[in-house]
Amino acid sequence: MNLLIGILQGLTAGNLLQTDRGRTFWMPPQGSTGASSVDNVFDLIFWISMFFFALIVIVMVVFVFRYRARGRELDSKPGVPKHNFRLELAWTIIPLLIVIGIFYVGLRGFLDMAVPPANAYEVQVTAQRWKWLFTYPNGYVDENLHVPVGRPIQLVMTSEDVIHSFFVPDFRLKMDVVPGRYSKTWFEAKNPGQHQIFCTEYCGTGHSDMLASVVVHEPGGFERWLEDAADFIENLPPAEAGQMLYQQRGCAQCHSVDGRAGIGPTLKGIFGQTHPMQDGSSVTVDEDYIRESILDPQAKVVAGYQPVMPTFQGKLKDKEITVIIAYIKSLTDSGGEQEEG
Ligand code: HEC
Ligand SMILES: [Cu+2]
Repeated sequence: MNLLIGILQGLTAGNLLQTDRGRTFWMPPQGSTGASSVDNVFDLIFWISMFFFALIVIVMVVFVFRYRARGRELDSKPGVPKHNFRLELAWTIIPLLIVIGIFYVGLRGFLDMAVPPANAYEVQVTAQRWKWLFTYPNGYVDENLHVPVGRPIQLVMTSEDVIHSFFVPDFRLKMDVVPGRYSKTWFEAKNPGQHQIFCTEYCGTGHSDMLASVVVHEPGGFERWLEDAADFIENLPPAEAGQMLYQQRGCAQCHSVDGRAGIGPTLKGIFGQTHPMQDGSSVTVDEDYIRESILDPQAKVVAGYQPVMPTFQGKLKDKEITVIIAYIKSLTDSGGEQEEG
């Protein structure tokens, strides 16, 4: 038993396979320090399966020719063994040891992935249909996950609505994001660069658009980026800051700015228009109505739409709502401005 574990450990943790691998037939390049442990378990199981596949097929083919029943000869032959106790023990115990070994290396990798190092940098992840939001310790929220290179990053994740799953193939990182609870995971990116984030739990119409990037910054670059990014409301004209929020906070997932209706009505040119509501009343779109739509979306539901807009109460500050209003206004002032979501 110890010997077997030793061999498996040697195979999976030893220097032989612990190389910095690029893209392989099965896997994208390894972008995080934890990726190799996942790949090693995959390789181990793959080669064990290949070995037994080959062995069983070869033995089967040999037996088909060698022991094929010629007529009824087999039935009548005396002394044909019904079973072989030793053989049965062998084919029970050997696979049992193999699966215990696989369990051991898998569990070890799982525990490493589940327990973040104490000095990890924490980022809050919020999943909502159909957008990822990343909240940094200074309160800044971005639609992409920016991280420093070579530092463990802990993600504390929750969902606003349904179950999503956070998946970064390059990091071999996949964790469900569940409403009403926090799931945690961590990684350490090896090199500066970009990596794709997917949602890998089917969550409705926009599931396949639920994309984002991990942006890994050079040493020092992350701190600079975060400082600049967090000041965008001060640094940009209001309408542009509002457009960033429209993108970053997921309004674009439901509202177009080019006139097309989506899950929600378009925001193009709505300022000053009069819209019919579901209850038969009608409302003129002004600052207060937009503010109410954002904080209490179900207070007045636009006719012809489902009341599915989430509230942004507590999630958008007053000055953020103000610049969003400025942005929505600008979609009217400029006449036919075509800004795609
Ligand atoms: C999950 C989809 C969804 C998201 C995300 C969303 N909305 Fe909505 N929104 C809707 C729907 C559906 C309606 C129409 C029904 C209603 O009034 O509640 C609506 C209505 C509105 C209206 C009223 C529009 C009109 O024509 O009268 C405004 C303004 C608005 N949303 C702004 C926003 C802003 C700003 C954001 C981002 C901070 C946002 N919405 C995020 C779905 C969404
Ligand atoms: Cu999702």
